[in-house]
Amino acid sequence: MNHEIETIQQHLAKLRQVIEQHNYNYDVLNNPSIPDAEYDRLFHELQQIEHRFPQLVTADSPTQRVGAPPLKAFSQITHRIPMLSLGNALEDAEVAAFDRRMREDLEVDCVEYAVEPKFDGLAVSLRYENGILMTGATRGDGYVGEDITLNLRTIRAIPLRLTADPLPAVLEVRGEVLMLKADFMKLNQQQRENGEKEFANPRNAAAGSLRQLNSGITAARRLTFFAYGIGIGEGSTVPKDKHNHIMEFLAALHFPVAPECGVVKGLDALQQYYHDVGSQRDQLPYEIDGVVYKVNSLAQQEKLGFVSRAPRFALAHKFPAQEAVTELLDIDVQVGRTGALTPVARLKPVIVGGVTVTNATLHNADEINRKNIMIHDSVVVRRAGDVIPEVVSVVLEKRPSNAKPFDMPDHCPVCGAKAVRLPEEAVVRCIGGLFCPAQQKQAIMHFASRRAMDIEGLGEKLVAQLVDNAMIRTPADLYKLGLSALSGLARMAEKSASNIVAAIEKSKNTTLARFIYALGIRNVGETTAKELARHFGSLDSLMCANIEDLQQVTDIGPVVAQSTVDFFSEPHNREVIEQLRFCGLRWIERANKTGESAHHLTLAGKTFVLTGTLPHMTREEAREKIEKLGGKVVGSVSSKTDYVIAGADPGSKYDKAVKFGIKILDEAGLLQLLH
Ligand code: 9MJ
Repeated sequence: MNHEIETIQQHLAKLRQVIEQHNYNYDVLNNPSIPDAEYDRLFHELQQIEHRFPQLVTADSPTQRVGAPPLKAFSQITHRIPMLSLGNALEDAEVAAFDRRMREDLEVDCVEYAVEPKFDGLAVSLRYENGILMTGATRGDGYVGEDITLNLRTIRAIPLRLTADPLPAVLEVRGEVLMLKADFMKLNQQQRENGEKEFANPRNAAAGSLRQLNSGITAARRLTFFAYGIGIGEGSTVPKDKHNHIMEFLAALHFPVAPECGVVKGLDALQQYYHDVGSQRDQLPYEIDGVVYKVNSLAQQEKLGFVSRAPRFALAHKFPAQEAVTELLDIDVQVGRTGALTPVARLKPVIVGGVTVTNATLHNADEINRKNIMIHDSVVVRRAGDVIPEVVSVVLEKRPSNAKPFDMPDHCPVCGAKAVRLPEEAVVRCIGGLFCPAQQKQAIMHFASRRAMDIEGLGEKLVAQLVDNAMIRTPADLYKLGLSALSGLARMAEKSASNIVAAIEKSKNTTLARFIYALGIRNVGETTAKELARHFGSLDSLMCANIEDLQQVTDIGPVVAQSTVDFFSEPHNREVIEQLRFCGLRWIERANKTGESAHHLTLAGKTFVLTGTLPHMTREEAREKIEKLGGKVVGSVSSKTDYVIAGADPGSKYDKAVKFGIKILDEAGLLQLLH
């Protein structure tokens, strides 16, 4: 072989190994070890070399994770060792019966079990030959699945090449492909912004993303993988004794293995595991629908064998159903924080996954029409994790003769303002804005909520009372409430009133991220608020940012950028922010350029130039005021100047500011900034 080509080949192999190690750190360990920009640089280098030497591209190159030309159809793959399903249990008694069967058949007093979460995703089998991922298939009917190799290659948590010495000659890794809850939320937000259909749950999103003939679509979705066992395993290093050793072996080969996996002994420990995992369920990053128990010893597994299509040695202990059927009593219309009118189903109380549900969202009028839902219908209600329950579908066979269609109102049921639907939106909105009491209440509730300003004790009923009695209209009004005003309210004890006053006072000490989130800017959730605070460091820089500046922030696209700019250009919002600052809300700001921390130094990192004569203060007084808040006053205008303060008869500095596009303020503007 040509010497030069050989050198390039070695370089490529090294580069691929380094990139895959970073993929592993990022996707499996959740512990990125280099900045994204450095990763992009390595990836780009690999792409460029492969572009120059296409004959050196290998199937296991990280560049091959971006998808391949679309297929006409999936071909079939036969599973030499079938991918069986699991027997199910819902009741404790069924688990006790399972453990008894195991003890009796194995003739032991106590059985050791491997315990695992039961992922709610799609089962797949990955076949590695001499360490290279050759094929990947869906479970299909358990015997024959579909060849989705190209799609599975795009999932960065799945190794394309194994590193071990010696390598197993053949290794079939079995596990579940899924979409993390956070990625699911992001995907649906994207689908919403692009006017595309949202997915009902992470499982559907994962299925829809994986069964694509165009692997480019799979590559654009964030999927992950968790291993739970092996099919064929040929090689001296493949454990032959216990299931948990197989899992450790897979983790050492860089396959993701759920941290909740473990080994326990006896029935009580199984039940304990079920309850422990169940109580963590809503906090886990992925959806699970139960736990799985497997007899840990492989020799014992073999002895127990199979019944019909399921192993006798394993059991899925499912969490209670998260869906139930009940009657839709009526449909109310709620007005949200942004004026969106949301139809809400009033239901005959029903237990869904252990919780009584009486209300569920119907999303919007289109969804009601699409699902063909009428008042008095029997409907299927779903509760997923900690999100608001939703009406999924209607049981048409049970439709009563008095079923009544629902009409979306054309006026706001709270303030009576017109309700309109913008052409690009699915929702109808009340145009009453912050003059609509419903929107006022929601905005204040959001402002006071735990993850925002965290004002303890300021619940829905109290906010409603305060707004209805015209005691508050905006979040800033909260800080003007005194003890006497509060204790004068009906059903308000002196002690509760003083607790609330203290909670309001306490909330004044906050963080910039919380404050931004509390403002309730449309499309700016907690994570985005944190990103904005981190990026801009101070409220003033955020308020001055334009669409382009905002799009520099991680994960911020045109829609969020636009709603942020719209929010800050609304005079009413600026006024409320000004009042909040005046009332003494404070947080630590980071100087944009110097990185120095400051308390109250709202102008830290900002550079000012003064020119002309100000009407009510000398330039020296203006300088003092700016410097007191951490700002810097310099003599000449450059592209680094943030503000030029111009009085009467300004000099050439004014013209220069216009040329550089620098913000020019008069004395009133400066005073507003100083406040
Ligand atoms: C899931 N779905 O999480 C198995 N599974 O084992 C786990 N499924 C399984 N194990 C043998 N954790 C057949 C299926």
